[in-house]
Amino acid sequence: MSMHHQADQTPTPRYKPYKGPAGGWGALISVAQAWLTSDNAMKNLRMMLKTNQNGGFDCPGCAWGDSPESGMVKFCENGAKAVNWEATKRRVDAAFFAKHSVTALLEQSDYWLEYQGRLTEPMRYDAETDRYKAISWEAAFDLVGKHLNALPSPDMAEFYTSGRASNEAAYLYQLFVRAYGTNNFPDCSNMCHEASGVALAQSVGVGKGTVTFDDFEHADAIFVWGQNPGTNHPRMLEPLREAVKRGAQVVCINPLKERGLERFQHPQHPLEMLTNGDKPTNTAYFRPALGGDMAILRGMAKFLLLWERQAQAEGKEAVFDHDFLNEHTTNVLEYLGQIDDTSWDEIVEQSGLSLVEIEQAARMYAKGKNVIMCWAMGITQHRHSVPTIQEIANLMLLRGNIGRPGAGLCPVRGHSNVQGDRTMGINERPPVAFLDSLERRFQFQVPRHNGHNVVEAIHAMLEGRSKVFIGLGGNFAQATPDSPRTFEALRNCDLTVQISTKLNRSHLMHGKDALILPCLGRTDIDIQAEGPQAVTVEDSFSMVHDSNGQLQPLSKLMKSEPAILAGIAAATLGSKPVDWNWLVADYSRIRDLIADTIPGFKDFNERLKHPGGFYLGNSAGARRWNTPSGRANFRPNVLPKDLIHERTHATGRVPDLIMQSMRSHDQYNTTIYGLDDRYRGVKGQRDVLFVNEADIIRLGFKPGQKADIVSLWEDGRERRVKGFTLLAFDIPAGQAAAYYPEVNPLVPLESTGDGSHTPTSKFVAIRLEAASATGLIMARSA
Ligand SMILES: Nc1nc2c(c(=O)[nH]1)N[C@H]1C(S)=C(S)[C@@H](COP(=O)(O)OP(=O)(O)OC[C@H]3O[C@@H](n4cnc5c(=O)[nH]c(N)nc54)[C@H](O)[C@@H]3O)O[C@H]1N2
Ligand SMILES: Nc1nc2c(c(=O)[nH]1)N[C@H]1C(S)=C(S)[C@@H](COP(=O)(O)OP(=O)(O)OC[C@H]3O[C@@H](n4cnc5c(=O)[nH]c(N)nc54)[C@H](O)[C@@H]3O)O[C@H]1N2
Ligand SMILES: [Mo]
Repeated sequence: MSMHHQADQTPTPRYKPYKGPAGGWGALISVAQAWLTSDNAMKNLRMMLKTNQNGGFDCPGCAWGDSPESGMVKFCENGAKAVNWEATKRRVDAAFFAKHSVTALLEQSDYWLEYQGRLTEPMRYDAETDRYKAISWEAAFDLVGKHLNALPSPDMAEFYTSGRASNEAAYLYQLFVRAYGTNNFPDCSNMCHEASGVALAQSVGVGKGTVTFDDFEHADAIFVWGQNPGTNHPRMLEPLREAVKRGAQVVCINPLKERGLERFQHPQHPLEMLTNGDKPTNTAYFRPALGGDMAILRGMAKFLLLWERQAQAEGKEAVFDHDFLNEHTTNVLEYLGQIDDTSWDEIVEQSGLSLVEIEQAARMYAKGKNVIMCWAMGITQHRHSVPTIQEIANLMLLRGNIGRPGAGLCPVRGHSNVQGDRTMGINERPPVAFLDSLERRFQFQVPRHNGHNVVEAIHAMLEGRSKVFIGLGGNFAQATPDSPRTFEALRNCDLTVQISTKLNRSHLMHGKDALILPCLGRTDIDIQAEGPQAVTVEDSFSMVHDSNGQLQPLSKLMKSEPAILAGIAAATLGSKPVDWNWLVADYSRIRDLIADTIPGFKDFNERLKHPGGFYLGNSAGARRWNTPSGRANFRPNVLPKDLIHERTHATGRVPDLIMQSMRSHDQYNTTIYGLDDRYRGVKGQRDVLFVNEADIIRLGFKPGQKADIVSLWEDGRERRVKGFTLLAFDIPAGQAAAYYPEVNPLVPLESTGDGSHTPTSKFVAIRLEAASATGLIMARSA
């Protein structure tokens, strides 16, 4: 962020449009750079070839699934960056911490912090010297046990999970935390696909996607809503391109013309690269207003209804799938009534598209016999995300596009095992059946009341209702909204514990007592008492498979996540309800417990032997509806009256722009690999605001000028980031975009999705002000 930029990071912004396709030479150059800077070049070349192969490790990048065909090279540019970033030789050890006080480290950028290397030994904060000092694992575990056992209530501790944790780690974690007595499981998923889970569970009875990899080969139309796969799920570009090649429609709905969605060159097809040929990845591109997707979907449904009535009047072939509607759904009449009640004017106004464009999208949808709809953060991080996703489901149900080959719902997950973590019970609102089965198997009384999600955890820490924070991976301080308040929340704690691979700001925003516990990553060989161990993960298509680390760990003082969790559990609970250390000696013992308690995992260890793993199944994908009615539910939601929040209006000020926060091509969430964003043509800086040139001028600025950004929310707090460069960009009027996490101080903690509690990171009402002097605002004021 601006406040931490050091002289070593290029100060002059350079911006020129990127002319090449996505993937291709640019990607190869970028991978080569990642190799060269990893300090482990030769080893990593071998590693790349093991990515996502049977017997290899699961890519720690995204949660996109793999083609079942073996032997294909299954990594991408950004997967390569993720692997290299983890497999560095640089180390952050006791000597490093002796050199740098925490106060000094706070002045460094997020990029600098992670770049220093892997955490290699357990450390404890020492207030006297303001430094982290080495501590033994035993002492560290005891300290955690002591703090946890001293709390007046187990509900005063927060147990965060980031989505890289393996199934084994996640299962052990939830078992320990529930045996300790709370459901406080704030999870990265609360900021990510929470709305998808909530919405789909109500609509179709299961909170996961209904498609598998093969379905992409049989779809006639694929819609991609609010997603940037060229950067965030590069392996998805291949099936999209194949679809276009065989004449299927690929329809993109995104306010930004994302390069990966326009053109794509496969970096592993040498001929194509030599001729610089590239294939389009889409057949239509629509650029909506931020948050306008629900209106588009409703508009498409309204066209379908119109055509259905015409077809009926003229005795032509029906547009709706009546057999499916009769046999499998409920509430369709209420829904059709709701469509009639939504006016065309409302639809056009809110969508940001013209009626002609919405009609075109509707035609492409109606033309497809088998349609897949994919979506990601552009859909899930809004106030009305749950109704928007239910509108996707409604539209798909009308033509029976769920539960048949080549068709279905595809929320494209983020972190490589975020879906698996949920399956394993990382859930602050756990299903009753799951709790019952834990209780039956382990014979202890599980906590039945709901725990805290991310936003609730921050409030609890701010108000002193929670005093211990444990993070299983991730970077809570930077990933969450309203950064200065989150910093304060963490600093309010008696103890913060971060189980991590790399140094980040969450280690510096610590409680009175604080631990850094260094863990092995996906790429590291994991050896326990009974020998080398594999872990398992679940991808976006509900495929479960194993992952085997390939590299010798940098230090003997690193432990695996399961081993660390077992150590904490034993120090807190003794050997109740299980012998933790016996369990982690051989992870197949953990998998046996998973098989006993979680549906779909029967004979887990046996089925893992199947190359490529096994499919967990999806009830909706098989047209079984786990809803109270036993049918798929049409959800007749009303379009929001106004996308702008009442508490923004209450400031009495009109927003200059609505801003979304997004990822650059050179980052993995809060991990910044570099300061470029190749496909968007940005070089050497991240404190930029993408704005339409006409808007820049309308607001009294010049392109390239710096401005402060303030967000509008009525609660008496000032939310401001300073000195952002205004980039004239091809973006719809009235919109702005900036990088996460730099603009997280602007996202109000209270601005969350209805029913999902997800911070509205894609819809922030902002004003621009003349730039004030930049300084170390965030670090100092927090
Ligand atoms: N290399 C890399 N890979 C990653 C990640 C990473 O940071 N780096 N992160 C991982 C994680 S955890 C996740 S969740 C995924 C994230 O994957 P994405 O969801 O692709 O991530 P974002 O960058 O947030 O992109 C949001 C996209 O939605 C568009 N958008 C924003 N608002 C709206 C809207 O209102 N409507 C529509 N239709 N579009 C909108 C933006 O223009 C942008 O193209 O990627 C995963 N994979
Ligand atoms: N404004 C805004 N905010 C957002 C978003 C947005 O689009 N806009 N996106 C949201 C989304 S989708 C998500 S998922 C969250 C992400 O939130 P998090 O998951 O909390 O954040 P990450 O940046 O992925 O975490 C990076 C850290 O994880 C640790 N780590 C890496 N690998 C491992 C491992 O194998 N084991 C362990 N124990 N630790 C590891 C490293 O120390 C690294 O510094 O952010 C959310 N925040
Ligand atoms: Mo995510």
